[in-house]
Amino acid sequence: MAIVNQIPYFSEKEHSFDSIILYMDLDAFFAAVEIRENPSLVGLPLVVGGNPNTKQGVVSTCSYEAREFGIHSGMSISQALKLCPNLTMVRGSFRLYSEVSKRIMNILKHYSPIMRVAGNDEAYLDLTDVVSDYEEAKQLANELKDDIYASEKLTCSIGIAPNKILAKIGSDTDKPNGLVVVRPLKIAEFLSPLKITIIPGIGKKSSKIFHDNNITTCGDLSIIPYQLAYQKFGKTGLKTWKLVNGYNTENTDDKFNSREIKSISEERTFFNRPKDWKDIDVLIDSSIETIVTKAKKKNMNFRTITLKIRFQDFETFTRSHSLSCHVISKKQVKEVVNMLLEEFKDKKPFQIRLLGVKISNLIKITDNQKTLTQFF
Ligand code: TTP
Ligand code: MG
Repeated sequence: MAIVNQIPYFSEKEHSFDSIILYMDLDAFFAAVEIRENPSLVGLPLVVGGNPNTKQGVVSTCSYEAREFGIHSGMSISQALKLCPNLTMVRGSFRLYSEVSKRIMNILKHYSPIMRVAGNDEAYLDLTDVVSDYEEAKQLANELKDDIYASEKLTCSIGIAPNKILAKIGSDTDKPNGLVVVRPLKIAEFLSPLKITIIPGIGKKSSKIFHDNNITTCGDLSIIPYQLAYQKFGKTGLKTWKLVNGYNTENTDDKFNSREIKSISEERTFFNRPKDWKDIDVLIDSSIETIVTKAKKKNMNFRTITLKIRFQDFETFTRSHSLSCHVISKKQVKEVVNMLLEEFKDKKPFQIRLLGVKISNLIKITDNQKTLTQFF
């Protein structure tokens, strides 16, 4: 069959499991912070998000008690109230969550120099060079859980596995306050009973295609020939097939910190000398548009804004300002840039040769968390 020849065959790397990765995700993050701040909320079905007065908006997250009614993130408040009329609602304070998140990430940093922050309450640690085996990794994970609880009174769920995707799946299968270790030789066995939708990236659309082909669990997919997985479900199907059969689908050489983007910037030199501050304004607006669009595409929020300014005599200055929390807003960049420009307002616009704007102190947000700005 011609299609078989097109299959990108298994590489050596797919058999090697040299890494030990830990994934940590806080339990019911925003809701847990609210409960910690106000213990009278303990044990209540609680949602964070929406407007408690108008009863409009969307659920940002909810307590595990609320989840028992079928309530989940992204659901409309009106729907949540139908499921649980006695629901307690709090509006939430993103600034507080942001501060807590920062402190938690600082705790995590002490456990491995190689870390990737994946969202406001989730991060990966590469433990490969920190521990000698999975048993030690488990001990370290328990210490980390204790550490987080002692400092912030919050619980988290942790997965430990040979790569990121398996560590995340591990954590997702035992929430709240879980700890799951997936050892290399146990991957297929571990995944087999789990629904195929546990795999990040298998959304409603792909799961329907799998279901239409009688594949509900990871085990169902693992027993079909890989040629068939490729034929029916394409490249994603083959990759998923490899995953559920215990192959390594990630590049383990990727020490994830090294690929992390540190900043996004845009520098522009004037072709013709600017006549007035309006010309400066136009150039800055266009740079801001470019960098914020890039940040949005990469799902990055940022906290620090830097202005670079070079004069015709090549004298160059950089000035930075950090906001109190991570944002993704052109307006805020513009306000900060204008503020930083004030210092140079005694110069004549035509003296300016180059202007640059940079955003840094980046944090990756997940697709779901992109909706945050709708809540606060
Ligand atoms: P999650 O980790 O997805 O959810 P969670 O921590 O509330 O619950 P779980 O125990 O299942 O991990 O997201 C972290 C926070 O991000 C969450 O507390 C609120 C926010 N968030 C949104 O604002 N909108 C969303 O759609 C989701 C999924 C999360
Ligand atoms: Mg969470």
